[in-house]
Amino acid sequence: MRVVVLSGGVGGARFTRGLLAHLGADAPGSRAPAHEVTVVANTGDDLWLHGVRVCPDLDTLLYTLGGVVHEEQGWGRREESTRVSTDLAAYGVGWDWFTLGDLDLSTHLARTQWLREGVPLQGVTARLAARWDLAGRGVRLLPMADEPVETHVEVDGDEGPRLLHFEEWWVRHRAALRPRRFVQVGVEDAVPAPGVLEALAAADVVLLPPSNPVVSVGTVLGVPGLRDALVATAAPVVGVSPVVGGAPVRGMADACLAAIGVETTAAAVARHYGRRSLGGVLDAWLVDGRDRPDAAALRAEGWPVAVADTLMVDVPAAARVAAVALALAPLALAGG
Ligand code: FO1
Repeated sequence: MRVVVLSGGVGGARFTRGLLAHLGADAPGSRAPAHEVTVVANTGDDLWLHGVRVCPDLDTLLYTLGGVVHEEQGWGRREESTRVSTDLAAYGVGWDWFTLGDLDLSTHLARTQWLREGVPLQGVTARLAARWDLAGRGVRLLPMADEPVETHVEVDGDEGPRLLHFEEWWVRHRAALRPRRFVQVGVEDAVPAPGVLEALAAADVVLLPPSNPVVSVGTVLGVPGLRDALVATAAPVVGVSPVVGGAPVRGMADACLAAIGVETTAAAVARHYGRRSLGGVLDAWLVDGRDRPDAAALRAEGWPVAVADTLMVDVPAAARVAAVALALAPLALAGG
């Protein structure tokens, strides 16, 4: 089965890890994975820092699927140290509130070297992924685009509105500064990275994991041509609610949703994505057991909806979420 996942950072990475575990369980021991999973990652969080290119969502997927992520954080490497970043702070350079670990720096240095040699981001990502044999785990990691796209957040400043890089808003200010709008700098010059459109056209299922619908999945869908390819695919498109019990499972998606006038509920996020048969991008929606009223409301509107425990507390739990999402796929088009 060919599955495409449009992913942000931590939620998308944990979901994809669960998906691979579920699919791998289907084909135990087989050398050639019976399934092809393509993850299309948001690159809007990317930034230049200390002269190196940092790609947070690509790296969270790389480390999580490669088995080396710092599990509690959900980002960065496990068994990490911070000698370099501590010493950099002593020089007073960079962002001392945004820690680049020593091993993480290795990734950024390799990526920066290859980018400077003219290797496009997709090729760089393939080289980084090869180190942890992501292909052998049945997954291909693609950036949404090779061209740089950076999410900036417009907030109220003393002398009027000002733009912050997303990471400064997200990490330094913990999304506490009211976002007036989000701007994807460079998106108008971006095109879907090689392989993205083909993967969407050839997919048997497309999954929208519980990533941030505004600044992660939303940014991916904003790459010119990508949303159209999603709407045009014959594959069912199934999403998993990133909101459970009226709050984001992780992160601060509620601050992002409020900025675009979307209520932080499982039903509101589904309606925000919209049903594909009515001009949106989704065919079916998976909500958590805490949100049965949302499921009932959506069903009353004609949505195919499934209800399950969607908290991905560990890999088996994430595998179960992925299994329920895949099981919803055949019903998705029927209900469309
Ligand atoms: N998140 C934090 O809350 N604090 C950090 O110091 C931090 C550093 C960091 C370095 C590299 C990287 O790839 C990610 C990092 N993140 C950090 C996480 C990052 O903010 C998130 O991964 C995404 O941007 C949101 O999904």
